[in-house]
Amino acid sequence: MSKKADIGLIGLAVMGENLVLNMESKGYTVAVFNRTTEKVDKFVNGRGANKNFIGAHSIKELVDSLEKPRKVMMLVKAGAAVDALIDQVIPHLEEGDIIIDGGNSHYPDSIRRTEYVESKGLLFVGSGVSGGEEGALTGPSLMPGGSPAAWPHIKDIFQNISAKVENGVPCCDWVGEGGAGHFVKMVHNGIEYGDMQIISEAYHIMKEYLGMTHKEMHDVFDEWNKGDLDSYLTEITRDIMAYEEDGEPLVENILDAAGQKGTGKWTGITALDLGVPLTLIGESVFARCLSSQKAERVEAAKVLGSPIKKFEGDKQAFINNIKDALFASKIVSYAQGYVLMNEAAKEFGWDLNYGGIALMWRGGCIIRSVFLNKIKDAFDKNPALPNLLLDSYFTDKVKDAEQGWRNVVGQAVIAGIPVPTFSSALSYYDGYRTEKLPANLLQAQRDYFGAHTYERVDKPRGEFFHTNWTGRGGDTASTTYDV
Ligand code: 2AM
Repeated sequence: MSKKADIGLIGLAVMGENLVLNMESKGYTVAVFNRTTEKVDKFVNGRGANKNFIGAHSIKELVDSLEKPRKVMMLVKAGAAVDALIDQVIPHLEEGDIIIDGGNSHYPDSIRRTEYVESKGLLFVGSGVSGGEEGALTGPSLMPGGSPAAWPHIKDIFQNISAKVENGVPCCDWVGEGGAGHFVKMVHNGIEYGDMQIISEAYHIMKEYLGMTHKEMHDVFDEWNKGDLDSYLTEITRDIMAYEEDGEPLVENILDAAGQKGTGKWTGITALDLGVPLTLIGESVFARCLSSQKAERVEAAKVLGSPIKKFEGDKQAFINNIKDALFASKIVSYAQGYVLMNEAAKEFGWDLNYGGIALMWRGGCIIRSVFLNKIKDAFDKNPALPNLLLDSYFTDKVKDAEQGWRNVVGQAVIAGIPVPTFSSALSYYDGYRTEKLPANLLQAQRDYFGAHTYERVDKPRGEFFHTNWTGRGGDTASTTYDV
C-alpha cells in the first residue's frame, strides 16, 4: 500500500495551496481536498505536480489516506462553512483524531467548537495563521490553541513550516486552551491597527507641521528602523515614502479613506466586554472610521477648518521627540494588548504563554519587530507581570521618552493636528500612574442620583455607604442597578 499522508487539508484557495506546498517542501506528505473537486486535480497536476500530494475527491477518501491519529486541517471561509465541514468530517474520524481550523475564525466560535469536537471524543485546534499568502508559503506565524492533547501530534509540522527567527526559533508555540489561538490572532490584528496608526500620526506631523519632503521622511524612517523601532511596518513605511509614480510620491495620490475587515473592531468590543482600557487600539479603529467619512470631512473643513500652524524651532530635536512619542505609544499599545490577553485568560480559564506569544509575533507576521524580544524577556523575568509598563526595561524606556512624547502631543494639539493614539496613550499612561483619580466624584454623583453607594478611603474595601445628599428621597440604597 502506498504511503499514507501526514496531514490532510480541506480548502484549496491560495492560502491553502501555499500552506500545503510549504508542508510538502519540509518533507511531509499531504492529502488535499476541496469542495469544488476540479481544484484538487488542477492543483495536484499543476503547482503540486511531482510532489508528495494525495488528491482526494471526497472527505472519506481524504480521511482514509491519513496516518493515525488523523489530522484534518481546514482553511475555508470563516463562519458557517467551518461548522458544516466539521459535521461532515466527524463521522469519518475515530477517537483521538484531530480537526484543525486554520481560518480567520472569531474566538467564541473556536471556544464552542473545541467543546463540541471534544464531546465527540476528538480533538480540536483553532489556529491563527498570520503572514498572508506569501507567509503561508515561506513561513507564517502560527498561533494554535484548542485541545492541549492535540499539540504533541501537530507540533513538528506546525513548527517546521512556521517562520523562524534568530537561532532557528520557530514563530509558533502552543497558545492555550479553547479559543486562545484565535483570540491571540485577533489581538495581533488589533495591535497591527495600532502600530499602523501611530506611524501614520508621525508621518502626518512630519509632513504637515514640519513641512518635510518625502525624501526627508524616508531618511527618518530609515534611521528609526535601525534602532528600537526596527520593524516590518517601519521598513515598509520607509519604502512607501520613496515610491514614486510619474515623479510624484504615490502615497499622496492615495485617497485618505481607510478600510477595515473587522478584527480591530472585534478586539475593541472584547476589551469593552472585559472592562479593559484598550484605548490605543480603540482609537485606531475610530481613526479609520473618521477617515472613511471623507465627503463629510471635505465639507466640515470648509466650515470648521483653519490653517494648521507650522513648526518653528529646532526641527531635528522635534523629529527626535516624534520618535519618542512613537516608541512610548507603542509600548502603551502592547501593554494594553497584554492586559487584554491576561483578562481573557482569567475570564475563559486559559493558561496563556505570554512570552511565547511575543515570540510567535517575532517573525512571519505584519507586526514583527525587534521590540517583541523585549516583551519575551519581560515575561521570562516575571511570568505574572501585570502590565508591561512595570517591567524595568519598559519603565526606563517610557521615562526616557516621556518629555519628547508630551512635547509632540502638546504641540500637535496646539497646531490642530489630530493625534488620537499618541494622546490617548499618554492619557492612559498618566491615568495608570495616578494614585488618586477623580472617580471619587463619579461615585458621589452615582450615589447622589441613583443611590448606587460608595466605598470610603477611611474604611476597609468592600463596605458600602449611602448618603442622603438632598435630605429628600430617603436613605434606601440601590442594590439592583450596578454599572
Ligand atoms: P470552493 O473552491 O469549493 O468554493 C475559500 O473560499 C475556500 O473555502 C475555497 O476552497 C472554498 O471551496 C472553501 N469553502 C467555502 N465555503 C465552503 C463550504 N461551505 N464547504 C466547503 N468548502 C467551502
